[in-house]
Amino acid sequence: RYTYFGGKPKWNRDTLTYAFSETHKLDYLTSDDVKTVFRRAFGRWASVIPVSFKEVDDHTTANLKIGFFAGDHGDGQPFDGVLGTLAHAFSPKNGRVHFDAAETWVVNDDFGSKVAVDLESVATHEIGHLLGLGHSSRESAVMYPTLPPRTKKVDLTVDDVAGILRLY
Ligand code: TQI
Ligand code: ZN
Ligand code: ZN
Repeated sequence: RYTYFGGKPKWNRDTLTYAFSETHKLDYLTSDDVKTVFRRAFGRWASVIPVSFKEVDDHTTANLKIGFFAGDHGDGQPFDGVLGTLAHAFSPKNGRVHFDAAETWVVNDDFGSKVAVDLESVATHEIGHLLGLGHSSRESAVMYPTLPPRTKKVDLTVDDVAGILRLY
């Protein structure tokens, strides 16, 4: 079953803007690939709640700030290299979401490498956190806290939808 963060923080607006920080460019994905993945991931949540997501250029004023970082990147939650922690998101009203640049992120089910991680699956999960969902106890849910290796899990389940709909 779905959970929320303590105090049930949420966004009180019907359009949320998002932007990418230019901190760390992955040399094996184009920024178009990355943007397409996030557009799809945001679209899944937008299709169930009355909130829309709009990409903007200026990450200083965007509600949601997306970036790739390696190792210690100044927020007290250093990344740990290949696998382990993949990404972290801060709860609503903060809006930052960071992806570990040390992962081998894949965008087209291209699980050629043993350590490949599906970017869209992790993005969909992290957006759930950005919107206010904690972890779910239902194994099939996007908000379940583990993802088997080389798996794509992007479809919201009844549990994810029920959780987000009760919040928005
Ligand atoms: N990162 C954790 C996560 O996003 C960070 C975290 C741990 C967390 N406990 C939390 C965030 C409590 C909010 C609330 O869950 S992770 C997965 C999954 C991670 C894990 O890198 O371990 C996904 C990120 F589900 F696959 F295990 C994304 Cl999809
Ligand atoms: Zn971080
Ligand atoms: Zn999580």
